[in-house]
Amino acid sequence: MIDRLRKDVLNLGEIGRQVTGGISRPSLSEYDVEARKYVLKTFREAGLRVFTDAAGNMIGVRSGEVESPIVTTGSHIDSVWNGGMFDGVLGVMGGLEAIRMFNDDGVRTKLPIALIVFTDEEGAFSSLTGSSYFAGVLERQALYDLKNKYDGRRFGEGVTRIPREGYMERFTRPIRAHVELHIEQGPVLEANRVDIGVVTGIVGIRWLNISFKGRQSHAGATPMNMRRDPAIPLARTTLKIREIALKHGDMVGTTGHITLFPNVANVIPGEASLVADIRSLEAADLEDAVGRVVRSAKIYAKRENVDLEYSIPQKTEPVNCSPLVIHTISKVVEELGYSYMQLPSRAGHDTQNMAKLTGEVGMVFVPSRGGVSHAPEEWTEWEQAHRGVEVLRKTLIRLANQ
Ligand code: HGY
Ligand code: MN
Ligand code: MN
Repeated sequence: MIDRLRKDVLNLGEIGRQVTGGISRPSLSEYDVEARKYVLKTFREAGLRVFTDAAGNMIGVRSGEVESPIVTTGSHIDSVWNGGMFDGVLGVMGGLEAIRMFNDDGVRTKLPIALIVFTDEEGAFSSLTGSSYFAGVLERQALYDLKNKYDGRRFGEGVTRIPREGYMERFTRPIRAHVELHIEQGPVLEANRVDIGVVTGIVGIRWLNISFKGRQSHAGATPMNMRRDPAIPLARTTLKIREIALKHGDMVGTTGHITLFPNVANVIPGEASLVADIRSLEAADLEDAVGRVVRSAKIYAKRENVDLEYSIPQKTEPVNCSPLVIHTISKVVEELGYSYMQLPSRAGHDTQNMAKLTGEVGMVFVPSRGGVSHAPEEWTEWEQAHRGVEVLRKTLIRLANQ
């Protein structure tokens, strides 16, 4: 019901809320621990058998007539800094609401249904961290050695602070299909006045970390022709990222993270670093774009006589959603009488990793007001959110009874 969903989303929205109105709830933070406890309580109340793996992914299993394979759904409860209330949370609490509606209606499914809360979707440590471990593409030691970008602490230390009910190293049940409910986070559904987005594919993402190292010195006394200022090639590179993105069809390129050291007005910085986020549905275009940015950055660095280092801390491949799941979601939406359109996801999602465990993946989108997300203004009307839950509920029953 809409009231239960609203209560859960609003309650979680208070955990980690800042004076700005935004939510800052990175994975393994004290707020994440509080949010996990809230979610675990709702899982137990819904009669789910709860497991927690070495990455802190929480898996709530609703029994079916048989033990395996299972149908999964889920998303994340961690947020970006100063983010919104619906990103990820709608997929978790919406999935829970679908399960509570199964309970209310006495629904039995052939296959079990599991609701998963993935750790660190937003990248406090890596990105899609928990689902990378869940899908077996990130080993435990590498995971535990990851450093938190906010406080530098190791994942292996932080994960000891979260509740770990039903602990198991790895959850390894064969998966029949996976469906994630999520807000669109863009303007397309609202602009087309459509209730539901049936996702056709999810963009690939590259994070490109470039560090320029020059010579820190006095901003006044150092003549312009005697400087080695790393901020100059950094600035030129951010413009190059946008230029390259604009040249590649659907590609987007963002420089959302810049640091200067020592970041003081009367000091020429010694170091200037950026992290670029480049996305496309075409893997080849992503490789081409990253290569072009690095080559240009090297030219800019040489021109200013500064050194350059770079790394690619995130490399997520584009994923196509499966015809079976797309068809199932579309049929359910038609039967419910909602309007819908097919569209790609410009945001990354844990579903990209679940595609490594099953070929049958899909996503259900609901509109984002003004196309805004990753910001305090993120909003979806409760009726819209609940339509997404209805679509998810019926889709899960179809997939779990095939
Ligand atoms: O960055 C993304 O696309 C996702 O919100 N983590
Ligand atoms: Mn997000
Ligand atoms: Mn998300």
